[in-house]
Amino acid sequence: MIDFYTWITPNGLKISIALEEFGLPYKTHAIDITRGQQFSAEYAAINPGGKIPAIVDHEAGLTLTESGAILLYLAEKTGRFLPREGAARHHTIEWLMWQMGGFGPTLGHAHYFLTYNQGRAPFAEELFRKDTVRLYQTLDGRLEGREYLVDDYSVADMAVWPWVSRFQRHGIDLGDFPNVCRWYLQLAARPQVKRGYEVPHFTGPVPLPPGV
Ligand SMILES: N[C@@H](CCC(=O)N[C@@H](CS)C(=O)NCC(=O)O)C(=O)O
Repeated sequence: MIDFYTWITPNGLKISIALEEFGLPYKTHAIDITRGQQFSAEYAAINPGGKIPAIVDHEAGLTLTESGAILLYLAEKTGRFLPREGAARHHTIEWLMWQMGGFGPTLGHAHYFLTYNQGRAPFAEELFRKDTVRLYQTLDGRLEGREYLVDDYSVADMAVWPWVSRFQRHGIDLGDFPNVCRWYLQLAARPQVKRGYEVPHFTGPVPLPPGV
């Protein structure tokens, strides 16, 4: 059994979607970061950094934080959604790192300036709007003629998808990125993705672009 500590944010959704995809049994613990629960003494024992997500895999005696590390761990534990060797393995890790180091942090900042603090820092708004568009261009280019980010559906797709699901918050019209849109809708139709999207609780259906 895996204890899973999470909230309704993209970094948490990556892991709930992955746990559903891997079909691993888990127990969810909601850590409401809007009420400061990430700073409780109980949670600090699991992640002293006070961030979600985190897992405790009792079978392995392992406590793990950082969504990218958790995705790699689950893939290696199960032998699924991460090629074992060769170029496809390296490219899967490459796109996972692209999400961890660039796509996620940039979109997170875009949400902060464009949605939650609009008008307060025009320079930052401009910077993150531009960077967001550039990252979507990169993603759209990668998905040109490809079903998934690498050959088969992988932890890289699971890492990127929840951030795209916040497209409204970072001011992106998915219609401008047809390959991203096609890939996004294809994954959104997966029952595992739909179930993972409702963890730790239902916040509404998966957002769809206008006219879909
Ligand atoms: N690099 C970390 C980032 C985790 C992260 O930023 N989590 C956010 C929610 S998406 C959080 O816990 N924020 C609470 C806080 O910063 O106090 C990961 O990928 O797991």
